Amino acid sequence: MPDTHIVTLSRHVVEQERLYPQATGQFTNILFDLALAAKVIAREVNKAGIVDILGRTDTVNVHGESVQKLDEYADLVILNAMDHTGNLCCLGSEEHEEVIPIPARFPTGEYALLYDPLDGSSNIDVNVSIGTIFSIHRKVSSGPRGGLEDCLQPGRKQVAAGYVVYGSSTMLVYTSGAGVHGFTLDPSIGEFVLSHESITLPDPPKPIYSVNEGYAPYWSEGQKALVAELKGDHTGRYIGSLVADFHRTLLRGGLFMYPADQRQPEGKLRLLYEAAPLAFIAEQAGGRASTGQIDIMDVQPTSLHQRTPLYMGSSRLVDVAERHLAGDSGA
Ligand code: P6P
Repeated sequence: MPDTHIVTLSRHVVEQERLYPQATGQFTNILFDLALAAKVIAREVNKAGIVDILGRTDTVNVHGESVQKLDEYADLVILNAMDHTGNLCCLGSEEHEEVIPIPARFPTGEYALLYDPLDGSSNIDVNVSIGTIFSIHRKVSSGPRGGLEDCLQPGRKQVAAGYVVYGSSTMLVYTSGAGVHGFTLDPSIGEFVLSHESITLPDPPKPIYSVNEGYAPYWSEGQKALVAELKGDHTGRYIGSLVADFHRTLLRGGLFMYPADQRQPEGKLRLLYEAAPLAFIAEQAGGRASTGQIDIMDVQPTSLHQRTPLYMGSSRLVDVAERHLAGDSGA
């Protein structure tokens, strides 16, 4: 007999909202809207191999990376789901160089949304899991409509953060500061259903380390010493899709690394809509996330698309990483 005790994302978020008597419901509606956008994106991702939505467009994003059609599509789906609801004061997206204002014809709200619409998109046409990452901050600017000031807040100030992983199943994982909870999309009812309540990193962690070792020649001495210490009693796993690598680390434990190196002295991953939201989740799950020197959550952003080195996962392993990197004078 099918389970009748189904906890949908909607029910879970409303129950979480009741923990905050002063809640206005705007935040709850933002998560509902994100879940809708995720379902629409999942529908296209899951049939990307069939329809002409693969392959590269003739445009490049702010980082000079060719934009896959699905990137653009996912970005527009999120924008169109969120810009008219009156819950947001502005948005920041990997696909837009500047902060995205709420159109003047729409009301604004008390939250800023930062998002990577489709991370790992270079993996789309080889059917590797990809993902959407989001971060939600309260509006702090004084003007009637938000702006860059509302986006450039440290990770410690996040109200909520989460990701959607489009893989063998579509999962939405989020935290609003009361633990980490995972929901699996049940296509037969079109609902995200609670499947992983109160996720915590396993302790002891699985002995897994995750880094692109192709760049080892460009690593700092500290990074080389760190990986040398892990080899032998850790197994290597690297998918090359941040959300997939993070999701495995969250469920199995271990250490995910994207270091700075001589090619990329600031690292490759973005602070505001990749490292910071995942750091919030890692901390809420009992883990850590570091630049190699300080907690990701304590970094004060200075620009919308700034990059950061990233060490994330089981606390003990992030501590080991910081010990090896302490003596580094950069890459
Ligand atoms: P590399 C995907 O392009 C991405 O932005 C992340 O999803 C992933 O973690 C990283 O880049 C992989 O980068 O240099 O190892 O191919």
